[in-house]
Amino acid sequence: MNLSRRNWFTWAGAGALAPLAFWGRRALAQDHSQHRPPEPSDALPRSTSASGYTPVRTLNGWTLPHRMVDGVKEFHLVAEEIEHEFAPGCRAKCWGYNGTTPGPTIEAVEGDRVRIYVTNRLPEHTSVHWHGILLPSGMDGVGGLSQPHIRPGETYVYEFTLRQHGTHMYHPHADEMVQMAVGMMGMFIIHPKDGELERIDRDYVVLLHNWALHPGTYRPDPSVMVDFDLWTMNSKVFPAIEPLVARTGERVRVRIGNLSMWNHPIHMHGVQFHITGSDGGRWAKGLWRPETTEIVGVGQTRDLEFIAVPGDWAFHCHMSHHTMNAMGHEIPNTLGVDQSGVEAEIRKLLPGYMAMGQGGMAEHQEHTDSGHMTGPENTLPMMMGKGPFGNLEMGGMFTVVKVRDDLAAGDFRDPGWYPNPKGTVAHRISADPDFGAPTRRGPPPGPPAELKAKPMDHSTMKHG
Ligand SMILES: [Cu+2]
Repeated sequence: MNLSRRNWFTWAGAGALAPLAFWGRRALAQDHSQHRPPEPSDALPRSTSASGYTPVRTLNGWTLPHRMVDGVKEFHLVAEEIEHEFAPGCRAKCWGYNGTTPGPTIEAVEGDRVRIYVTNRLPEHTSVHWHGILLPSGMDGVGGLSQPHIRPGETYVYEFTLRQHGTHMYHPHADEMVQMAVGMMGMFIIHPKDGELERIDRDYVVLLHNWALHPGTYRPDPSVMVDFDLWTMNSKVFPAIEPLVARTGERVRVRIGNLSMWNHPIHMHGVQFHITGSDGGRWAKGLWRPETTEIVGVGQTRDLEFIAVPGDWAFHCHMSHHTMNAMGHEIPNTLGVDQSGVEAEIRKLLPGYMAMGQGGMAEHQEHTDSGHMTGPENTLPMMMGKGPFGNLEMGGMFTVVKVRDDLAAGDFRDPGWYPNPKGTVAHRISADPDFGAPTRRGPPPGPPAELKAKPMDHSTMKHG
């Protein structure tokens, strides 16, 4: 956003200019109602499917059903325009498959013969590329190279035998820039035919993406290359992303694909996970390596595995802007700037103007939650999560791994917040800034910054 005079007023009038401006609806409160106290562990049967593998769980998503026809697994994808909700308060016209973005996860077993019908209900031609899958050249789905484009109204059929296992993706290879920018993508999981050497108890699927859904608009802008508004896991932002739920001691795999325009360092708290696979399959154990952050590059997939440890653990992209929702990235930096006089002057012209950002951005959530700060419709506050101890100042690519001792196998319901054992929560022991005698460098400290700053006068703010 360039601050030309015209749009300076447009944004300021919308309550912005405030550094990073994010408006929106009230924060989504996480549901506490399902909270249950821990119960003694007991032995529960493990769930496996009839075909011998643990089916994957696509957070906020679904798996495409198939039917068997003469020994071939048949699937049917429909490319179409859809209405998608990123989180309550923010919807858009997107393109996807079978009613959703991402499209449904395709799940099969190494050795399967698959037949995939693709019907095009879009206003332009398309194709589907099976990203990372070994197949005959003519089934690779690159429009114009490996096949004619699928015109609107037409149905094409792809058929091939799965000769590998691993975490794969599918997406158009026709007008890719537009079609992927508006949501056309999905995951394609192939399980090993001989089963897993080390059994997986919960197998999650997450596809990373970014969207230029400018505040107040209803269609993602495909022309944007770097400055995105929304960063999503399975086309949802926190706190609308489901938690990854597990029982203590279970082996959890998270399969992550990236069809966005950025690389994402995915970080998990609480454990050292192992990187155990990719679209190259589940790697030999000697190649596994322990990490707490793994970059999932554009076009790559990575499998993370860990043994679940009780608690509520953050799971997120470590690019801090990627755990925020819609924001202006080119607004002047007001950190440490006394705006008290400026605010009153500007408000004579623009009654809704609010100067913010002098002491950091955390106050944004207070203003958006309280309704003081409103703005263009159809966008989300920069940060909007709620935790058991207060605002959880995140949006975007963030969710929580929730591990409990007392879950049944295959129970994916949100167990509520973690009941921390007594004496294991960080707590206040002093409210005196001069407490203790910490070793430090530089000149002797003055009063803390927040006590030095003049309080902002928001008293004439319109309450929305
Ligand atoms: Cu990221």
